[in-house]
Parts: sequence; structure tokens; C-alpha cells
Amino acid sequence: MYSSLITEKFHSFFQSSPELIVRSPGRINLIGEHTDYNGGFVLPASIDKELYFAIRKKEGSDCRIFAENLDEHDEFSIDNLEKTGKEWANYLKGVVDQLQKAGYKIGGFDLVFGGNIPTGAGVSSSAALECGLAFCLNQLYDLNLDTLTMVKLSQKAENEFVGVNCGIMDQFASMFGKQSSVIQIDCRSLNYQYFPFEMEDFILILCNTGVKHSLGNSEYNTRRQECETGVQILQKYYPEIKTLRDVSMEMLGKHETEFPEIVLKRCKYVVEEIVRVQEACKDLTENNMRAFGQKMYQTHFGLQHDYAVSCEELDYLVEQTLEDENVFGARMMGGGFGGCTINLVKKDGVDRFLASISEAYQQKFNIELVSHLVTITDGTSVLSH
Ligand code: GAF
Repeated sequence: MYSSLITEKFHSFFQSSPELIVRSPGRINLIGEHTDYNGGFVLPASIDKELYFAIRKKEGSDCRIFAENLDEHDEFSIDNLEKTGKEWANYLKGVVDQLQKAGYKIGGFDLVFGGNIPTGAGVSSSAALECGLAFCLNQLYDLNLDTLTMVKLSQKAENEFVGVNCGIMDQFASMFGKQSSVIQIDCRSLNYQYFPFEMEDFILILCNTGVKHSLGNSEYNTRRQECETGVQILQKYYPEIKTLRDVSMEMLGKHETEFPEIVLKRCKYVVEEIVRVQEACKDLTENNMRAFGQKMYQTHFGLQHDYAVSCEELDYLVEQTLEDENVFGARMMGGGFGGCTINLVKKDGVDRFLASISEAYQQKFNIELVSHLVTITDGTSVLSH
């Protein structure tokens, strides 16, 4: 549906046909939060909340872009890329910038994009945007980039051009996603393994708090710094340690008196979470969804109390699920300070769950709760030539 809308818009905007239609998905993360930049494990998947791109090469270096959902457009030259107040355009310019810096020859293009990824909800519309354009330009200009190179380049676009110091999880999930599977990514080696995630008995539901507290970006950078401080303290005793991935609870326990209290809490959460992801994958192979769901709760409580990236609205949504026997697991998802919770709900209990949590949230915060039932899809792909 979205792809035909985007194609139609392309026709009416540029009076020509697109050469290529690409879809690029947002992501969920089942478990493994704030572990990617610590060289740890994550367990994301790409979902049926997607962006569609209709694109055509253009003579010269000019680009004309129309953002369908926002009803906004932008024009720029690939020879003169400047960051502007139009945030969505910066993600795209960042990708063009990285491609050129890496020596790839591209030219201008006409592009229409849009889709159904909720923005500000923590499902990585930004990674979908970066990966989608990297994928399009790779095809259009025959750049022969492999998927991992496009992932790294998209992450770098966000780090360097947009100025957000994110890890690699979101771009990796958007590109490497596989239908009905979650991906265990080792964010140090970038080795990955798919685990089947069957949804015969369960539904994954995102509950969007509808809030995005402004602390998000600065606190994200502060957390990264706190983790690095913890590593530096331990390096005096264990020079081989590079990130918290190399740290055990025993090491933390042995030297805890040397840690500022907050740094110790942050490190403890990360070390536990890295182990938790590996154990959660065992639960999946044993089809023990009860145990898997319990770990999602443990992650939430760690993020709430030790890592301190949750907020009142997220905590409330998770708390509401505790008495519901049909909810096996729930937690805040993504960077934090707003966005969505992810809920693992038994199929039979979905209607009751949605009705009661929406009512409770409305009463408590006077905000209409928007929920999304998601399915796991393939990563970024071509829809048609
Ligand atoms: C954001 C970042 F972009 C990811 O890299 C990751 O760190 C996540 O927050 C927290 O797990 O989505």
C-alpha cells in the first residue's frame, strides 16, 4: 500500500517514474539494551513498520527529496552538504557524505520516501532512513557494497554528520533482519546468529508512551562516559580489558570500593545484561518463553534502577503488566526517556491486555495510548526495479 502511494507521489512530484523502490524497516529489540556500545550482545529484529523509497538517478549533483509523511521537501547538492534544521534531511545527507568520503562515486537523485514507522517511538526510523538510502544508492550507482559496509557507513553517518553517538544495533537490525527470526549480534566481532522467533502463541506489542523527554541524547552520552570510566578504573588491574564486555561481576565486586556509586551501578547493569542476552537465547532454543519473558522484566528493572534511563510513563506501562498472566515479559525498549515498551503477550490475552492498559494509561497521564502489534520481517530489500 505504501509503496504504491510513494510511487504515485514520485510521478506527481517529478513527472517521471522511479527507477527503484526499496523498503527499509524499523527495529525492535527483545533484550540487550545499552550493550552495543559496550561491545556486548543484543537481540533485535526488523519489523513491519517500514519506510519506502522511490528513487531515480539525476544528471549532475543536485538532489530533490520529498518526505511524504511530513509533507516537506528539501533540495541540496552532493557537492555542498550542510547540516540544517531539517532533521530528516541530515540523515540522508550524512549517508551521501559518508559514501563520498569513502571514495564512492555517486551523482544526484530524485527521491520520495515515507511509510508507517512511528517517529520518536524508539523503533529507529532514523536507521531505516539511513540504511534505505545507502541501499538505494548502492543499487543505483552499482557501488558493490556488501551489507556490513552499508551498516557501518549508515552508523557513521549518524555519528559524524547528524552528531548522535549511537551504537551499531539499529542499522545492523534494519539491514540484516530476517523474517520470523531475531538476530543475536556480537557487537564487538559483528558476528551474528539468527534465532527463530515463532509467533504462533505470542504477539509482540509495542505500547507507545507518546512522550520523548529531552534528556535522551545528553544522558545517552553520559551513560557511555560512565561505562568508559568503569573500564578505566578496572584497567589498572586488568590491562587487557577494552570494554565492559570483558568485565565480570567478580571483577566489579573485588574493586567496588574504588568506584563512584553511580558508575558502579551503571557497570553492574551492563555486565548483567550482556550475560542475560546469552541466557535469553538459550531460553529461545528451549522454547521457554516464560523464562525469556522474566529476563525482559529483569532488563527493565535494571534500566529503571541501575542504568536510570527509564521514565515515569515507561515504568507505569511495565508495572501495569505485572498482574496480567497473559503477559510473559515487558520492558522499555531502545535508548529510553520515552518511546515504547515491548510486550510479549499470549495470543488469547491480547484484547484484554490492550483494553486494560489503554484505559489505565489514559486515566493516569491523560494520553491516548497508541499500540502496535508487530511482526518480524526481512531487512532492507528491493521491492521493484
Ligand atoms: C539507541 C542507539 F541508537 C542504539 O545504538 C542502542 O545503544 C540503543 O539506543 C540502546 O540499546 O537506539
